[in-house]
Amino acid sequence: MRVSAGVDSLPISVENCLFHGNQAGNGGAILVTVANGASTQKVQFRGITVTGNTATDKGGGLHLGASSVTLASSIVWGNSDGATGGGSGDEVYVAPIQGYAVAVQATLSRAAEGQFGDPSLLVNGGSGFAVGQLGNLEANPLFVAGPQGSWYLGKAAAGQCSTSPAVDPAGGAAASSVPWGSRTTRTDGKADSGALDLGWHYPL
Ligand SMILES: [Ca+2]
Repeated sequence: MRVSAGVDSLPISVENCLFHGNQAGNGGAILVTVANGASTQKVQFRGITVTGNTATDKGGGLHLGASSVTLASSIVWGNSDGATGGGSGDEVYVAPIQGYAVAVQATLSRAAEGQFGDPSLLVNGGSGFAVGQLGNLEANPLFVAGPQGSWYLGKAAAGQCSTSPAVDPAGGAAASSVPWGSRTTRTDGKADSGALDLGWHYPL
């Protein structure tokens, strides 16, 4: 998926989507960029799961380069890119362009790999990804297969041994606060409840 817009374009919002098995040069699943001269593009991703994507260069999951990008209530896990070292971004790569801000909130990823710690996140003045802050988590999402696919979340009440940390995240927004909160992350098909589970939700 490539998101590219011109000057003063309307905000773009991508909600409750699953990105899996994609490949690209930059941004295996998602590449956010702007047209020449654009400076005000705002892009928001909420409730997305990005997993099993690859980039031959940078940003196995997402490659972000826009004036304002928010990634929230999402899961970015198990992606890989071809770059190594400080310029790498197996999960997320943020283009080091001054004045661009990336905010990561209530998102689960593999921060231990250092990818969300890309210095460009701070250079850009964004809040970046800080484990324990803004509800961000560094933990295995414990995906399990269910009736409609492979990206349900483990939950003891639904029969799995362990409950995913992406289920009922502490301090999270209510499931009832967003349209996809009435869908499910559970293999038994019960609707989300309480705090909004992170990532993609299947239809009931
Ligand atoms: Ca929930």
